[in-house]
Amino acid sequence: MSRKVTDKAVANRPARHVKTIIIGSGFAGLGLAIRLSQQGRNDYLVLERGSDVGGTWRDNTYPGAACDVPSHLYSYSFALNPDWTRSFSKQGEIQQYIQGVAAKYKVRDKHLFDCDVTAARWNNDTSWWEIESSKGSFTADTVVSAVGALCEPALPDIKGIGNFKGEVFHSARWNHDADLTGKRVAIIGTGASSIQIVPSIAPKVAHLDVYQRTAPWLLPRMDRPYTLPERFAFKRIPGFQRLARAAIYAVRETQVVGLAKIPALMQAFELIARAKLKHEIRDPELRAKVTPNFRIGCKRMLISNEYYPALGRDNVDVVTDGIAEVRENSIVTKDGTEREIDALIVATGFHVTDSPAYNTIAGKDGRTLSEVFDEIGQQGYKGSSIANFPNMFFLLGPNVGLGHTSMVFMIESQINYIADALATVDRMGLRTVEVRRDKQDAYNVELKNKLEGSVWNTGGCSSWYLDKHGNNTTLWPDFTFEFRRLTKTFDVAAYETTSGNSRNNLKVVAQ
Ligand code: N01
Repeated sequence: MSRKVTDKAVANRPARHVKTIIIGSGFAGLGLAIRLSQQGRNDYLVLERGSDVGGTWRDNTYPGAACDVPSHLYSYSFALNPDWTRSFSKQGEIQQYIQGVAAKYKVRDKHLFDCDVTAARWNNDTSWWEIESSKGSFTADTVVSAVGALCEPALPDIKGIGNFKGEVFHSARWNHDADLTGKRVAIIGTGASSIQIVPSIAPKVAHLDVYQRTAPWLLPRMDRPYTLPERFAFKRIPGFQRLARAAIYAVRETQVVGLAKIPALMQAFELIARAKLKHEIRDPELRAKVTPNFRIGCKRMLISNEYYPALGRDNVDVVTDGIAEVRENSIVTKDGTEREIDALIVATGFHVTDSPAYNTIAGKDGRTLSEVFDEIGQQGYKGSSIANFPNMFFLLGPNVGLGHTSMVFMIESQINYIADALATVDRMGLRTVEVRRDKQDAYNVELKNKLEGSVWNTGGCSSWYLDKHGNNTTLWPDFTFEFRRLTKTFDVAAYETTSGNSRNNLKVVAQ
């Protein structure tokens, strides 16, 4: 969402009432839309600012973009895809999968695309949400935010960056018209996006400077194309694909023990990563530069077999001196060295704990999500609701993120919870539901206790997992099956409710 001013003619249209509005149609929003359709709750609408489904997989089209969770797990449980061509899918194949699911479940016509939500306000008098968007105004009984955490590119605040004369773009907004062939290119950042971009563009650029602030840990990428017999088996042998998926899930889940419970166990991963580093980078000076200085797992563990070899190329330099300023045609580091470039790629991540979308959502007392989070940090209840925001649910809200396994699993857990919440509201004839602050606080105390011992909090790094208060408000600190258990049904007792749904007779005009 953004604060873009809406067109006047659009703004003057009368508000349309919809029972449930979902904002965003990535894996999360699309999955909920499908569930609501399956339940016959067809009075919903998905507002999507892009012109297609897919969210982050639609937007991240940079060279080399691929998933670091195996495909058979990184897909909806209700829409397994026997046709994955390789163990770790590339962006294009995942986006095609998401488009295919939207078509198969016939929910595209429940979407309003190119619809940028600019404001959502709770009205205490009507007990409605009032929503402004580039496609007009809406009111809704319930709003579900499914905007995701990795959707608002974070641009670095570097002196002079606005004066750069060449091509400059963020990894998540790749400019495919910019031909980097034979150009002198710089990339800022060495996170999950950058380590995929660097090997993809290094062979074709004249020179590549990789500006590294913190060296990441890398593990082997066990990626390979599936053989024809395997693909036949996924398709034809009953249960084979489910079994493969369960095995991937189980193996990945064991990482939780090291990440969240006993960080010392992460040393085993560190041994593998060090051996890889030693094997793939022979130059001791370069090896020293890219050796991380924190416990593995503290930041997201990256997987690549191509990144280190790319750094070793003659036309690639790793620059660690820190950027002092960007000039019209160059970058100057703190040691005074100036390096000329033609193009600048900014792979500096996303606004995760300080999303601009938080400024646009105002709750019961008129305060925005940003204002609430400023005071208490990015806290919620089961990642799905936040006190002061009645009749609002969140997919991918606080503390549901993962570094080791499929986010789609967490999303489906939340879909269970939210779909049951909507059914409960109808069944009990409730007008409003708002999570009780004491329940939210107790939930967060428990989360904090669990996170205190985790590698993310103790591993000696700073990462986007932590908010400005130093609290880890992004990650789920336990087994994912534990989250599945917690979100199995909607626990209405944890919510303040009011009853008497006076709008039952309202004409619902969802598309
Ligand atoms: O972003 P990041 P990303 N000056 O925030 C550096 C998912 N994802 O787009 O580490 C200089 O991880 C920053 O340095 P430091 C995945 O969840 C998944 O790469 O903060 N440098 C870091 O190196 C991932 O975690 C996949 O010191 C600056 C980099 O920029 C998340 O998206 C693929 C800087 C940012 O790394 C985000 O990944 C891609 C500055 N001012 C993404 N500001 C797969 O599934 C930041 N940096 C494979």
